[in-house]
Amino acid sequence: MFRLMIALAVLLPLNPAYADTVEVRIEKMRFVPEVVRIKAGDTVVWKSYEKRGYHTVWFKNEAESEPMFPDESWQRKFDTKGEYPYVCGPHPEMVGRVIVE
Ligand SMILES: [Cu+2]
Repeated sequence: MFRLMIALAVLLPLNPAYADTVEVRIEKMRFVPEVVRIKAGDTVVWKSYEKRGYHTVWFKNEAESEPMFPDESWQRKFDTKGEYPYVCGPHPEMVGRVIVE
């Protein structure tokens, strides 16, 4: 029993501000899901599930990711509440939004 308690203590996150990581899939020329809601401190990872070509994640007037070829990914941590719309640099019709609450 004592051993079990130690195991649980190790497994449970001690920090209440435990941060999450959320994935946005890039597939068939779309960001899926197009809108993600996260908490301040969380990270979003974009990953390309395409078979060819590349995409970027471009927050206008801010950062643009490196080109993501098939199976590549890029991530950004969001520390400040707000709405962060973005597009794909080479395909402006590909749009998405991160809402940080
Ligand atoms: Cu694209």
